[in-house]
Amino acid sequence: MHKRSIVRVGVPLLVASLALSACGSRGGTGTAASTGNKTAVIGVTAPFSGDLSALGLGIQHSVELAVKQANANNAIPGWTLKVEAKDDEGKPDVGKNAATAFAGEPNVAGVVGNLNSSVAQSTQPVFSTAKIVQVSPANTNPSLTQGAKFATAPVRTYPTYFRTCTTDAVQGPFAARYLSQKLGLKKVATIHDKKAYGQGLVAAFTTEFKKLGGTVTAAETINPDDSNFQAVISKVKPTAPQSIYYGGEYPQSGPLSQQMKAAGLNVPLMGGDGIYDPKFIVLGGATANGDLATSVGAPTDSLPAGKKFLADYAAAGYKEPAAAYGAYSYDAANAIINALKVSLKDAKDVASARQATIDALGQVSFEGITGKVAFDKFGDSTSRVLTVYKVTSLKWVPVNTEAFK
Ligand code: ABU
Repeated sequence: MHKRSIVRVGVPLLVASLALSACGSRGGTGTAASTGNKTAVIGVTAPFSGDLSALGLGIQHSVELAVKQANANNAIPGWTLKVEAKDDEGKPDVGKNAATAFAGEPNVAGVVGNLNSSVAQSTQPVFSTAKIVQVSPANTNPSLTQGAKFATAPVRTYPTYFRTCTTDAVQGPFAARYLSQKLGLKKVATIHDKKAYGQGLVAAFTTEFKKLGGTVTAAETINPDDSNFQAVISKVKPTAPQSIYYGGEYPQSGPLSQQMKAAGLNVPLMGGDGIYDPKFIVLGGATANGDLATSVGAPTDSLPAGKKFLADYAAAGYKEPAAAYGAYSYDAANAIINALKVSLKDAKDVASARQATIDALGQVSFEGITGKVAFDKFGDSTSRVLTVYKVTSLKWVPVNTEAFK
């Protein structure tokens, strides 16, 4: 809090200012010329600071681009859309505070986020109680949409929650099939970071890899704040795995890759979309070559609409790249905008249209950057396309894109 604010604002404004500051709010970003006299806010919440900020800022700017274009096209006559960004820092408690702050704002029509499945677990109930739609471009843990028994007895968890990416119930098996069927590997060790995403991803991988006749030689975990992985490497190395399958994100998997190779465990590390970022390679160093990741969708620059999105993104001049979830975030924002075209058409205000927005979002169907954008009865994307990337000459290079069946 800046001293100047305390001197200038009255008590109610100061309280509001403090609340926004506590949540890392960056209101008003991504707005364009006003197109109507009523304002609807599209929130975006993801890690904008800390280890995962490269992914989070790509999410934020992609939402800003979608909103800027919608305003320029007068997408919702009589209404101007505005983006408000709140940093969740990749932490469940901070994410919950950000969601609570959004829930207290009557003009918030929908929110894009979160990045981390573990953070979404804490924000889903807040948005649900407030009847605010939430569309994640990146959460892949299946329980978020289908509950803890997603594999055997799926039930929709929150009617306000949707996602444009596919889930780890698809991503884990997709990786298992690649290692088993395309590379012919028989023995893999797994390591995860004990968080919702990493644990779920490894569980889904393990089931499929064993089903395909593979052996999991070791199943180990690390702590989310570890930076020295010698202990886990010394447990895994004697089991002679042909690859390490890792559940977690790049800030830890990069050093894990580097340290396991330095210790003589010179096999590829493979992970999910959480490691698919240039920072993984920076942190993994020269020995990252040969490491593998799956990520959601086809490579953005391989799609005609993706090329246009990336050109528009570049022309808008955002400092940080769209990164792994840019296209999915743009599609998530446009899913909300398409729903608002229906729900705000004759609405007097945003808050009274919230149930109509939930209903309309469940019915959207349009061609987005990533393919057809539509949701099933759980709020999951109907698209199940994934890509395997390999680090080649210290760059992520796509090696296999498929629709999972
Ligand atoms: N989907 C990868 C990273 C985000 C998460 O689901 O936790």
